[in-house]
Amino acid sequence: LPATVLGYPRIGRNRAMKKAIEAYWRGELSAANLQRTVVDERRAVFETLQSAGLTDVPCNDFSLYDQVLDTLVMVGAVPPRHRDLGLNALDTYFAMARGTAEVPPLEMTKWFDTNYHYLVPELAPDTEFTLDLSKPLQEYRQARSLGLEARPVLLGPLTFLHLAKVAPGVAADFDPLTLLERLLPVYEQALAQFAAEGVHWVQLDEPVLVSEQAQAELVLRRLGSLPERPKLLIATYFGSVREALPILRQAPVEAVALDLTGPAESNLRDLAGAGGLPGKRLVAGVIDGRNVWAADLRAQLARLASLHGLADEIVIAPSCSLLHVPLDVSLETGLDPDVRCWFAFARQKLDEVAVLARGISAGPQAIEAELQRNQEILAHRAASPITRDPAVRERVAAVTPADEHRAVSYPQRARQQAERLNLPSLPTTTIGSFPQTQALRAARGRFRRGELGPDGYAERMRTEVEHVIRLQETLGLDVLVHGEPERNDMVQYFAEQLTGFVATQHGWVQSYGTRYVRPPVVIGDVSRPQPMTVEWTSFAQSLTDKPVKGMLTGPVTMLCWSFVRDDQPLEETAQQVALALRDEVADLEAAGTAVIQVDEPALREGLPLRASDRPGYLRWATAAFRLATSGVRDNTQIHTHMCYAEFGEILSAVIDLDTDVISLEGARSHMSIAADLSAAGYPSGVGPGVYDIHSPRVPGRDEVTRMLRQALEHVPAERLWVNPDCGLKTRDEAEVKSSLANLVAAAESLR
Ligand code: THG
Ligand code: ZN
Repeated sequence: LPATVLGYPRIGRNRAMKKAIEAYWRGELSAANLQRTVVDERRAVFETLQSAGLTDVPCNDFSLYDQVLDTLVMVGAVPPRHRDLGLNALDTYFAMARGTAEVPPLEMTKWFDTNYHYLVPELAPDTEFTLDLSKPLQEYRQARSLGLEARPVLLGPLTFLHLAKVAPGVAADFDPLTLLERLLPVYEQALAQFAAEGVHWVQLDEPVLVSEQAQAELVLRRLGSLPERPKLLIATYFGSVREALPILRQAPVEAVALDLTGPAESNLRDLAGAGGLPGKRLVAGVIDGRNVWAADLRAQLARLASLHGLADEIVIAPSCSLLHVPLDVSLETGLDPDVRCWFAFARQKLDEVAVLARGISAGPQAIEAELQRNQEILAHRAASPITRDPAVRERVAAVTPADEHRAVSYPQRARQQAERLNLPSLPTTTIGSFPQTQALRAARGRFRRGELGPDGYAERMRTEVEHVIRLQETLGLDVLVHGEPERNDMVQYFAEQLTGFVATQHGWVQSYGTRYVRPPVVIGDVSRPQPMTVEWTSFAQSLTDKPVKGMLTGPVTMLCWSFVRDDQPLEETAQQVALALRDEVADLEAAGTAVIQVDEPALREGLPLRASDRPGYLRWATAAFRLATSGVRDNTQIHTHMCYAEFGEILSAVIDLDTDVISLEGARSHMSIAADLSAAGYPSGVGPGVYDIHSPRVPGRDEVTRMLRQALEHVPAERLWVNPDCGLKTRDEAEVKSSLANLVAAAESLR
């Protein structure tokens, strides 16, 4: 029976792709040697897929940066500002991804509800499309040279247009979808060229069908009706296709891929209800492509059996590209083997797909040994004391509504906080992190590897904290931070200290371009064995009379940036994390910390794709944040921080957090956030970022003053804070010094 994947991680062995691309950017690797790495790593993936026993393998799922950018190149939609640079194809590609000294890059945004970010195509009424099929053909030919008949993966025209935005300078009401008639011929030519090349199958990814169906019928009919074309697989993923199902059934294409995991399990019932996909292949996404748990093979076999008769042929697959999970759990030699076997990363998911295919074609007895072993692992996980901590469960059960609310409302708290903190008007602060030098990272690395002892390490960190405190005092900031030198990734930092989370050593997942994260995994009930941040915060506070902010990461962000449990609702895990953080907040307060910031940069990211699921999410997400932060005295000030510009859909949730101060992105969106918040009735303190830390540019004093004046049109002076729009860890100290000096000077002049 056929088995396939919709896509595979492209990080390369030992992060070879990331390293080669970054070396090319630094000018340390030639384009030819970069190309050699791509070919080598691409070959390694083809061989892995083949040796795992997949009958069908994808190609063109590799990328030097991003598959949406690759599609943009394929259809010739390079924006004029990048084309006009006159660079060669490769450097034009990276100019779009990263910008140059002269021109900004394409915008980047989240890929559906995953943690992957794609580059947003910019389209205008006069955008013309021309086909460049060189990359897909190159990968296809490489596969063929290895004896593989691979299936090129293209992002489909509907999803491409839906993900695009209006080019700068074009009227905002221009709808990229109106370019469909101009784009379709390019896809038609692509299919014709593939056919001429002898390609058997092409996969068109159309995840947007989960939420949008406009023009879908037309697109599938047009492409399906081409006289000379490869067979077409229309891949959907990330949710239910209830509305698109009639269109997919009728479409003149040979195969449809459906996500059959998690909430998208409803696709199975809907498919049966609709009478299946007669005359077509169903690529059944039964293995979860977005989480790391070993599948229940027996349950999946039963599910696959229930598909019998719903399609002409069943192909077994993960629910989506395996881009969203780490490469190989066997690299995790630091993990307890008893826990490691609970996981399936990309490589292990290939085995799951292959074993299910064997079980279906040859009968369950043919895979009895694998089923037996799988059942033992699942039973072991379910019964493991790691997964359930009765004390944690009792505590969650005992949570009352009073635990989720501050004792008094903002105006009363604000008075008491003003008395305690005695801050000037327009108080200045930063978001938390200060520049992390190479030497600092090296010290953390030496400590991790045991080359630097705990005393030497603590000494090194204390020196850094003291440096950062003195710097802030010299600059004249009002609320100080300790600078977070001891933290790498904030989620990883807290996960390493919380019971119930495990961190990985090699579990890299692409976030964007060459940037990767190692999401921790929630394997059991979460609790906090001991204080996590009190020592550093107290040490920093001991150095100064100004208030030092405590810095924590909120429960929603902890979950959004981790792999979560599949055996209980997210809401329950969020409550557990919230209670652990509540203990930390209480300990910080008891140690004398008057200002505590609990960041929730991912609150908006967690927003479900389907509008009908959003109110439920926002209800438990805001409740978890308040559970973490509401246990404090009235005169303890709670801050939060979020770093994105689009708040539209979560404005009321932001208000529901009931924080005393929120700092936000702002520099790039021209203070419109302050206006939106105030229009929505936001009652408390707000610090719209007046320094865009994503750029090396130092904002001048007058520029900052202008931004603050704009903000003051919407926020009364007694509630306006002055801060950068995000943490400073990626900037260098010289930039930060000048920028913060200008920021303080601007606040002082306005006072
Ligand atoms: N932490 C986690 N997830 C995140 C972010 C985060 N997801 C969304 C957003 N922030 C993604 N942004 C980044 C920014 C930088 C990097 C990764 C994601 C990055 N990664 C280093 C690299 O690939 O070289 C590795 C960092 C490390 O050593 O841990 O720079 O902030 N969890
Ligand atoms: Zn931020």
